[in-house]
Amino acid sequence: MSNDIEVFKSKVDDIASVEMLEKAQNDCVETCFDRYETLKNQCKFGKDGVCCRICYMGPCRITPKSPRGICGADADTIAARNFLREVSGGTSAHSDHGRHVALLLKEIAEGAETGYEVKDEQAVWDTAKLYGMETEGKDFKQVLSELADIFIGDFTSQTETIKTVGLAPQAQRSTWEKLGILPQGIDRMVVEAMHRTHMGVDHDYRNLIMHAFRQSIANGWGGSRIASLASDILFGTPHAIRSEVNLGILEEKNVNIIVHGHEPTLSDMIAIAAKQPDIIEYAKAAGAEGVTLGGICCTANEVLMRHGVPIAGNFLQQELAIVTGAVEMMIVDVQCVMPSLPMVAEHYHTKIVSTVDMAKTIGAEAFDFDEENALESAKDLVKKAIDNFKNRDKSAVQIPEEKQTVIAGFSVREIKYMLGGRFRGSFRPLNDAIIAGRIKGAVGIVGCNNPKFKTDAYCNALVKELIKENVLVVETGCNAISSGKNGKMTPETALEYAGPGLKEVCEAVGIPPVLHMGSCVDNTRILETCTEIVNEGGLGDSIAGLPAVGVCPELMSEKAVSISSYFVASGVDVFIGHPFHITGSENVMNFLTKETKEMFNASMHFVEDPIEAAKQIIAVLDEKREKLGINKKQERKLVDQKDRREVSV
Ligand code: SF4
Ligand code: MSK
Repeated sequence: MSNDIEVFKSKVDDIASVEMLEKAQNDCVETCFDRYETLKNQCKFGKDGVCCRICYMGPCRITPKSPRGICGADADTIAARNFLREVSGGTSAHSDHGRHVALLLKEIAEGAETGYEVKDEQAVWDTAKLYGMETEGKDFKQVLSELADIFIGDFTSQTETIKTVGLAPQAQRSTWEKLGILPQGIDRMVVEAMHRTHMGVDHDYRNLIMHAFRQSIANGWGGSRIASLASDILFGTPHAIRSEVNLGILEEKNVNIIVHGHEPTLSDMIAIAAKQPDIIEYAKAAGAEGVTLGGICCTANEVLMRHGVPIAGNFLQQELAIVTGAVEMMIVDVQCVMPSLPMVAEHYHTKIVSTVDMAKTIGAEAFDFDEENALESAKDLVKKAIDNFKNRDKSAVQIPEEKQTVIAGFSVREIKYMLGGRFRGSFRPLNDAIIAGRIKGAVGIVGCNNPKFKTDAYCNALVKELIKENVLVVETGCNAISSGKNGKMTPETALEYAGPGLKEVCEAVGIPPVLHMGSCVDNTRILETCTEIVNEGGLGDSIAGLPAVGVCPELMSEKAVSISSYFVASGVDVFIGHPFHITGSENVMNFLTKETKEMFNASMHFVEDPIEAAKQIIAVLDEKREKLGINKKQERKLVDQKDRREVSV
């Protein structure tokens, strides 16, 4: 391991992580950054997507000298099959999350002792209306039960198109119908993908990729959308909330607990438990001043949006949080949890506790969460963390000072309220600002970190360029955390960095130029926002015509592959910081980056330089504005107080 601080600075964009990488080195702790160096010469066949190990005649690797596998499959078939399987992994992860919350809602509707109750009753009525459900004369529990049945039915439907797809604009549904990719049950879509990619079934790369799009629609307009809708009902629809982000949120004198993963079922209860007076007393009796709860990854985003729980860091900070030596317990659920955590924790006193039966890690303690007595069970776990405070080695503690203020909680309902007021919530002011050119368009930046790249750097550089060009940025997942750490999520940021039009809008509404919309499953909130903009009128009747773009700077997870696919299928161009594992097939590359344009009016773009990406993104936004006939240059004049009062947003 190098001891050169400049080397650490070349790996991560925030100073708190640099400090912890240095500490990890001094403490002889291996992190993913070290393992990446060890594994740097990664398999080219895997990277290009032309290694096939689908059957036991193989593995087969495609080269110019051996252009076909033993069965005769060529690079196109192999790359397309691998791509489809990646989309299946991502679709499954997000959708299974949605299923768990939907099943919990059904139990609540049936009066089971779950320890949970519906936090947002209005969301139940609003969602029922969204699905066109008949609610006249029905009581709340009945409506909830029928709604849960719709959600659950979308997983199991065999021949019917899933109902949640009905929430997409008509233009998108017509495109999918014409292309034959309206999805049936989410589970069926995944099973069919596994069948199609089994040895000797679907060999046509176009046919395989079209199923990838169909399945991704079942995710974005199905499983993920259900996850967000059901979570809002159960845990509350987020509203604007102030908090803090980065490792500096940990407190030396407190018991520090971190929740990490994606499913908020337990962490939401931990957030409540950690604030209980008897728990604070318990912590004081143990010699601490209190309890600090922080989050990592998307569980963090969930509890930030609903409870204001501060965020300790994003994906590549999970090991570094433990390296502070100040974390009594890290509570993990599902997805993006590194199996290395117990190995890092061995160097300190941190307990790693896994809480979901289907997600165990060697070296982690399993906690049997009792959902029927959810709060008591969560309190028991918090107490275990407090009991561990006495084992902290004070000499091993080093908490970086860095933390930034962040405003999060921008659900679609909240954006509507902020734009139009509590009683006349509307997207009209945003549409008008886009039409008038004060806002050039909207860009959704989503996804992960990856040690192949300087952590957060792409996102941070891109955001700066975009807001300067009057582009409203909306974010989810680990990139939302990147921008939070980079100080771009406060209304004051707009004054400093945003272009004049965007600044004017942000000032009038009181929002940051970069909106935190939630976890990676909440990318559907971005689609929901696009749908609201279309429904509001004045910007065409299709998401595919909107000046909107998606970006995934540091692709890491299979979920990002599925997300990119459903954005493109929905008519939104997607820029990705490095190519998928498809570069070994020119045809597959061509299909995803060019041919899809004819089908969806959107395609994938692989652009490794953020400044170049910004230029190309602006060009896409301008092109869409041109087609809408709104790309006229607005004459600018100095805005006085009177104008400001009259400004429509
Ligand atoms: Fe090789 Fe074909 Fe088997 Fe793949 S399916 S491992 S290409 S023989
Ligand atoms: S946690 S999927 S690294 S966003 Fe959602 Fe972050 Fe990506 Fe995991």
